[in-house]
Amino acid sequence: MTAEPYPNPYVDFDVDTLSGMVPIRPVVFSIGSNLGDRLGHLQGAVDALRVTPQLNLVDVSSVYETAPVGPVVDQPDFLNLIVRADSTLASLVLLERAHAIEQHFRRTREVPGGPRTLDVDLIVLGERIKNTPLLTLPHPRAHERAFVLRPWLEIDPTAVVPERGPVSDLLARLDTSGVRRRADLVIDR
Ligand code: PH2
Ligand code: MG
Ligand code: MG
Repeated sequence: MTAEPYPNPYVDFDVDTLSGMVPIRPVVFSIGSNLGDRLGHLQGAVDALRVTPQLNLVDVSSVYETAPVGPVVDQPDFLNLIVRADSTLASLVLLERAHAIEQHFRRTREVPGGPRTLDVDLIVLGERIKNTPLLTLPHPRAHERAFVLRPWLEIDPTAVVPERGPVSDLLARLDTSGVRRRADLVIDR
């Protein structure tokens, strides 16, 4: 008895129309600043993401004033926000872009976790799981940071961190007392 032939997708659609197609994936960035013109730095980062080719902004959260979290507690409060976008760009291209935007605002990296004019972090890219020296996806600490989850939940109540769970559940376990929405600080979208 002969087996059924394996179905060949190439006979069922036009290969020419497939070439160069890349999936569009949702991407989430966390942006922070605690030195100099904090709001101006956030605005600059949002503007730079908006003009990035192959990346379309979907939403920008409110601005939050947040107490510093992590190894360096003795530093000024941050302003943080979350940007949602759709993009066909690869994860490392998005990381490169985030670093280029930081460089434009003369970001220095003197103290790990210390004060900075601008931090642009890639939080999730679709369902992508990645563990390399250059980039970890989802961001390895996003699920335990209220300054990421609170603004993210505001603009996406159904958000999920792959392998960690719904943002609403993750946030419910955290102390959010250091995270205050600043309705008076407005970002141009
Ligand atoms: N970023 C850090 C370390 N700590 N704390 C707050 N509140 N906001 C930040 O953006 C932040 C932080 C390292 O990237
Ligand atoms: Mg960071
Ligand atoms: Mg960073």
